Amino acid sequence: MATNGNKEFFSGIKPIKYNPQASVDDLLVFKQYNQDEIILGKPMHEWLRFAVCFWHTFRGLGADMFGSPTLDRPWDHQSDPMTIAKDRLRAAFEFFTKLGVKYFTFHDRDIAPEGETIEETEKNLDEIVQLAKQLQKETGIKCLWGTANLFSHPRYMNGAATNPDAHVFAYAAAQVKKAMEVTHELGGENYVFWGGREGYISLLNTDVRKELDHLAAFFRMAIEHKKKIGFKGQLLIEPKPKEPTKHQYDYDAQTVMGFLSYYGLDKDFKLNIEPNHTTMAGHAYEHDVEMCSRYGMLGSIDSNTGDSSLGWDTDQFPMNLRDCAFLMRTIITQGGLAPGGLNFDCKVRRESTNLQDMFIAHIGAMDCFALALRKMARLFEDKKYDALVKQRYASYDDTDMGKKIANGKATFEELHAFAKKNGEPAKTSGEQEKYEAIFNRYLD
Ligand SMILES: [Mn+2]
Repeated sequence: MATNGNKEFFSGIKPIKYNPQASVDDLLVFKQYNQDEIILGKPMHEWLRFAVCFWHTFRGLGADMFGSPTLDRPWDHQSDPMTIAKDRLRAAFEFFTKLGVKYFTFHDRDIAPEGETIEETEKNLDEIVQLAKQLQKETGIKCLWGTANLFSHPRYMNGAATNPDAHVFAYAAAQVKKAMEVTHELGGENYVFWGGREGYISLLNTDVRKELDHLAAFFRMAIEHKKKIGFKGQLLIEPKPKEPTKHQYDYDAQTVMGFLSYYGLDKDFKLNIEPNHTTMAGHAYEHDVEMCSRYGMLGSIDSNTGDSSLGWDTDQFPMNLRDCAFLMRTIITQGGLAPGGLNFDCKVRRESTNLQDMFIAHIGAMDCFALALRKMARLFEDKKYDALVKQRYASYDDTDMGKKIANGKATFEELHAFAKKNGEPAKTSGEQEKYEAIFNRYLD
C-alpha cells in the first residue's frame, strides 16, 4: 500500500466491507456499520465518529503488573527507536485505512521517543509529526485529539500540574505547550487532559487545596496558549476516580464540572468520558455520559468497558449492546458528539496474540455501536420515554405551586402552608420495571 512505502504490515487483511449477510464466523466484515447509511438524517459515520487510539493499539504489548509482554508486533522489529516509530506510524495508518475509521488519537510519547533533553525530544516529535501529516494527506485520516503523557516518566511520580515541586510543574507545562502545538499542526479537533497522576496517595503529605489551585492555574495557561497559537479545537478533561493514585482530583463528571465552575473554567472545557472510569467511580456505565450531557458538557467519549468482576481499569472493547445503547441514547438526544467522537481507548487482551485480533476487536465494537445506533434511533423516533418522563414531573409544569418552585419563586413559609392545607401527597409509582421492560423491547 502507498501509505507504507514498500512495507505492508497487515498483508493478509483486505479493507473491511459492510455485508449484512455475513455468516457468524466471518468476523472481518461489518454486519451493522454501514458508514454512509442515513440514520435520523445523518450518515452513520457522523453519529459514530470512531477513532483508533495509538497507545494501546500500537504501543501496548500485553505486559501487566504480573507478567511480561505477550504481543509480538512486526513494526517493532527494527533497532533504532526513530525507525521503529516511523514503521509503527505507517502500520497504524495502514490499520486505520483498512478498518475504515476516519480518526486517530495519540499521546506525544506514543508516537515519538523521548530524548535526553527537551530540544532532542521536540526534534524527535517534529520529525514524526511531519510523517504523520504526510500519511494523513495520503489517506484522509484525521486527528480526533492529541494529549501529553504526564504520568510515565519518573519526574511525574508526584504528579505533573499538581506536583509539590514548581520545577516539575514547569516541565509539564513545557510538554503540554508542545503537545498542543503538534495537535494543532495535525489538525486535531480536540485536545485532552487526563490527570494521570494528578491526585494524592496520602493526605498527610498533601496540601489538596494548593494542588487544585495549581491545577486550575495550569488549565488557565492552556486556554491562553490555545488562543495564542490559534488552535480552534475543544479542550477536554477526562475524569478518573483512582489508579494509579488513591484519589484522582478529576474523580467523576460531577466533580470535574464542579471544579471547572468553581475556578471559572467551565466555558473553555468539556469532558471526555471513559465509561471504564465511570464504573470505577462506583457509577453505572452510562452515568457520567448522561450527567455531563445534561449540562451541555459532554465533549467526547473514550468508548471502552471494564470487567465488573475485576474493578480496575481493564480498557476492554465495548461488546455489550445494552451499554452501547445507553450511550447512543444520550448521544442521539444531544444531536451527536462532534467535534468529539467515540475513541477506542481499548486494548486487546494480553492473551489475544494474533495480529487479526486487532481488527476483530475494533470491528466487533464498531458493529456493537452501529447496532445500538439503529435500535436507539427507533426509540428516539417513537419518543417513547418523552411523554412518560414528562408526566412524572408534570406537577412542576401544571400547578401554580410547582411552577413557583421551578422558577425559584417559592418560599419555605408558603410551602409549609401548602403542605398543611393539602396534607399527605398521593402515592405515585416510579414504575422502574415498566421503563426497563420498554427499553428491552427496543433492543429486540
Ligand atoms: Mn482506562
